[in-house]
Amino acid sequence: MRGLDAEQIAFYKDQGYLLVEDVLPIENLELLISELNETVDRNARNAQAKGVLSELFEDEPFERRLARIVEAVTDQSDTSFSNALFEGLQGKLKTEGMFAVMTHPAILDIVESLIGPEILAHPQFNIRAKLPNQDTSVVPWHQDLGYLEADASETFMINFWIPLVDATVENGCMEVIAGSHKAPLINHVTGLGPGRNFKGIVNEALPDGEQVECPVPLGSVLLIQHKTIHRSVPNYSDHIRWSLDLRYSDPRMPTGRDTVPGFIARSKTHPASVANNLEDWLTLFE
Ligand SMILES: O=C(O)CCC(=O)C(=O)O
Repeated sequence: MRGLDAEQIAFYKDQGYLLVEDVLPIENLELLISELNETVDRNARNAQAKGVLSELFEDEPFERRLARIVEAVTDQSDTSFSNALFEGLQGKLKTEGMFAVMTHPAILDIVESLIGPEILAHPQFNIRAKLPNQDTSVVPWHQDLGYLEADASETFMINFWIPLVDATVENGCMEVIAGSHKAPLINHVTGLGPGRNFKGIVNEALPDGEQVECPVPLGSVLLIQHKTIHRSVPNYSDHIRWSLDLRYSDPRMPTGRDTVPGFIARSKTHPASVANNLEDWLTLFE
């Protein structure tokens, strides 16, 4: 097991965030990226069949194609057309590629080095396609606990933010307030962010602390905790900032999402409870 070293663990516990470089070889993200490419293609063909898209942009790379397609949809007044382009490309995607990333040994080794070998892949996770100059994907200051039930307050959660392209200040990387995980849960109000579509913390309620922009190269990960105050900055680039945010905790602790199952990703005491493949995961929802 590689996991984190003592210095990294001390920094993460003290500052509430940590950049860990070279965790995921790009080959281990390829299955997920190819699934996303297939979905982008399928959604584009559906839009073309409905007569709202004249060009499929097949030569555009992963980091640009969806943005070109969204710009080219002719009936922008009917949001159902543009919403359909994002179907299967955001939120809680349950596919072989997602399962492979969520159970990647390098990720679970990091988690194990922080909470031991009983590991739940938390039910709250997302895939995000953050398009250039798109207000609704700019996430205001918040704590992840502000989106969970309060019973998870004392659960030590390890939150991974994983880019699928190099994440930079220009394309909308994350920003954290160092040490803010030591603050209590701060009141979250609705209607924040430039799209007014997120819950978050108003500026006046932010604690002191250095605001640190966190570019993350492809293959690296950013760790935060569920009380770490963070946001994502606007994407001013010409391409999509694709990313995942995943969470892990001890299965014996409340998740704050108790009506939705997570899956056991690693267990020394109950190895038979581990979800070994996508089917095992999906079975939990039947
Ligand atoms: O990816 C983003 O833009 C925001 C992610 C986030 O806020 C989170 O993971 O909690």
